[in-house]
Formats: sequence, structure tokens, C-alpha cells
Amino acid sequence: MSKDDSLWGSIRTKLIDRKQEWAKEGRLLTGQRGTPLSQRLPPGQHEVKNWPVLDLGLKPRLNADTWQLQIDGLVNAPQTLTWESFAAQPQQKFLSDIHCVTAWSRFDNHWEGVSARHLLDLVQPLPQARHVMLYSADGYTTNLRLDHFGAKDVVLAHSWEGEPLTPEHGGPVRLVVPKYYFWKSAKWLTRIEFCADDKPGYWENRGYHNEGDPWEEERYDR
Ligand SMILES: Nc1nc2c(c(=O)[nH]1)N[C@H]1C(S)=C(S)[C@@H](COP(=O)(O)O)O[C@H]1N2
Ligand SMILES: [Mo]
Repeated sequence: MSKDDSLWGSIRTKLIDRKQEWAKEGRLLTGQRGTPLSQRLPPGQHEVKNWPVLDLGLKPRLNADTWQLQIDGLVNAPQTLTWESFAAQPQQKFLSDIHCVTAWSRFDNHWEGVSARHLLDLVQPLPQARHVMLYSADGYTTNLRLDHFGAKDVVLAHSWEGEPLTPEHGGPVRLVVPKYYFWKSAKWLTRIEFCADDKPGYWENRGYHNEGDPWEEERYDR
């Protein structure tokens, strides 16, 4: 039994088992590929106007005063950012669409926060660093290639539509990685680890695709 399983065994809800079933069955796969330029919805997605909440059954309530973001692993300058030091970094606004693997997409989300690119300047990854692992306060993890993390639209967001991120959407700080399915966008972010080797995160360990490009319909590992 992995550490992950013993930690989260108690919250293995029907919901999680069902999503794992979906991954096994290939639910929602359309078999379409590619990106017609005129098309804004990736294959198999439908647009929603609300913003659904998805989690593992836990919604940690983090206090910005005690929240910390640890950035470590293969970097020249590891950091532990408090809310104060995070807020003192350059702030940027971003506009992007959300594509969740459960087939909803939400267009035109306005985010504000610190760009992943700025974070890379701050910590200076070593040449051996090729991957990042994101860790969240609810025990969730997800992995990204370093170049995907460093894309110019990736943000450590504290605000959505001009308001602070609510606790259920991952406040005080979540990641937003627009080019990949939303499971890569870790809520309640508390640690970013830079690694030489790739390793799967929570859903990547449970049948989801390792990369998750919605335009290639990389929903599941199959
Ligand atoms: N910490 C954490 N981050 C997470 C998750 C989670 O369960 N825990 N779920 C992921 C999944 S599957 C999705 S679709 C989005 C949902 O984000 P939302 O609730 O803000 O829509 O968060 C992603 N990030
Ligand atoms: Mo998701």
C-alpha cells in the first residue's frame, strides 16, 4: 500500500472509484483529434457558464496568514514564500479557458497572481531539472513537465474575476495551467518540487493521462 493510499483511504468515495472506472472504460472519449482553428471547444467538451467544484471530498480552509509555499528540489535558490512574500512578487493578469476531463469547459476566466515564469526566475532550476511535482494541502499531487509549467500562460493565482479565490476553488493560491485538463491545476498549493525524473501524481496514478492535452483528447492513459 503506498503512502498516498493509506493517507487517503478514508476518503475513497464512490466518486473517486467512479472516475477510476471511467478512466478504465475510456468514458467520454470521442476519438477525434486535432484543433480546427475555428473551434474553441476541444473534442468531447461542452461549455458551462457556472464554475463547478471538484475535489477529493476535502476542502481545506487555509489561512493566508499561516499559508506557506515551499519551492524546493533541483533549484539554485529554494524558497519558502509566506503570503506576504508571495504578494510582494510581481503580479500579473491572465485570461484563459478551463477544460475539465469530466467534459465541461468554461471560457474567459480572469486570473491574477504570480506567473510561473517569474517563479522560475526566482528559484533558478538546475539544468538537471526536467519535471515539477505540485503538492496540495488536501494531499493531492499532480506532475507537469518543466517546460509545460514554464509556459507563459501558467499562473499561481490568488484571484478569479477580481475576487480572492474562494476556499472551495483552492484559495489562497492555486495553480492554473490552461493548456492541459484542469486536474493539472492544483488547488491549495503548498509545495512545488523540481525533479530530474517524472513521477505520476494522484490522478495520473489512477488511470489519467500523464500529460493531459485536451486538444489531443489525452484524458486517460490507454
Ligand atoms: N488540491 C487539489 N487540486 C485539485 C483537485 C483536487 O482534488 N485537489 N482536483 C483537480 C480537478 S480533477 C479539477 S477538475 C480541478 C477543479 O477545480 P475547481 O473545483 O476550482 O473547478 O481542480 C484540480 N485540482
Ligand atoms: Mo477534473
